Amino acid sequence: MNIPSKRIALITGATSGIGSATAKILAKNGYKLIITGRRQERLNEIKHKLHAKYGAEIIELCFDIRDQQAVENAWKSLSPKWQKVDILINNAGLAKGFNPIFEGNISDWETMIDTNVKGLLYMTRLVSPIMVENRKGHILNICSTAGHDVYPNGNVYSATKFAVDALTKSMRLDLYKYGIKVSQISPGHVEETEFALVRFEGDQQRAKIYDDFAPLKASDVAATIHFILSQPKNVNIQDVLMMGTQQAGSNFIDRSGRDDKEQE
Ligand code: NDP
Ligand code: 8X3
Repeated sequence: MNIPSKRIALITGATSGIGSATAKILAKNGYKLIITGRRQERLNEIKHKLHAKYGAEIIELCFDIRDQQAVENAWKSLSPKWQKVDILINNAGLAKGFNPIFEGNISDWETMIDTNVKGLLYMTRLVSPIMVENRKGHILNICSTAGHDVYPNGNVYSATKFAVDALTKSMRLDLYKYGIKVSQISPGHVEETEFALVRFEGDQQRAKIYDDFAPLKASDVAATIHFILSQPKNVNIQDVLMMGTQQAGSNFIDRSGRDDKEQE
């Protein structure tokens, strides 16, 4: 397997969870990184930690991905050298609320659509022309099992992830003739993230959704992302649907207790 090094990867939503775990594994494996998110302090912290530990070259860009002008300004602040992004990981995203459709909060719906769909598009529109010009590149979208199947109260979040799935497939059709890979990863529940806390507005009790089963960890997803990016030129892994062993689908979770002790 080719172990790439010194390629530039831009990771959106790198301040926590899957994005942060991905920044770590890519830094460890010699990638140059552009990390983004809204929390400047977190970005600084991650940048300095990964530089100290792995010697990684990292640029941080702090912006709200829902704000098209802010995304564009952040992109324009990069030097031409750093704009030659080899890998775009469209990861920034969130779920807000958990209500049936007739009780949904319109502002939550807009936040999810603006972040998960429009933000992904703003970023892709800026990065993909450089990839087309260079006749190479790799775009990896973070979808979800919710982008393949629905569950009660998941309505608008699922709709945004179905949109991500459609965009992954259509981006690939638009880009493959330019030597650009488009991949997607669709995880089920993932812990070591702020996903549940964000969905439930910081309510620590409601966010305890992983106490009775063992979901994926952010590092499991990051390792899979690294695997996808490590394939030789002729191989594109188009989609990886992955779940914890105790999860069989969006609506099928064995909540009889965590079963994640490694066997002796
Ligand atoms: P986290 O909440 O831990 O991470 C979300 C990241 O997105 C943060 O870095 C956050 O940064 C960033 N983000 C959110 N909103 C914005 C915004 N408006 N502008 C810029 N950045 C933003 O959750 P996960 O790691 O779990 O989520 C990452 C992706 O994985 C999402 O797309 C999510 O839908 C998907 N996913 C998650 C699963 C799970 O169970 N955890 C399962 C399947 C998919 P900041 O707050 O600093 O802006
Ligand atoms: C996150 C997984 O099942 O909470 O995308 O929607 S789920």
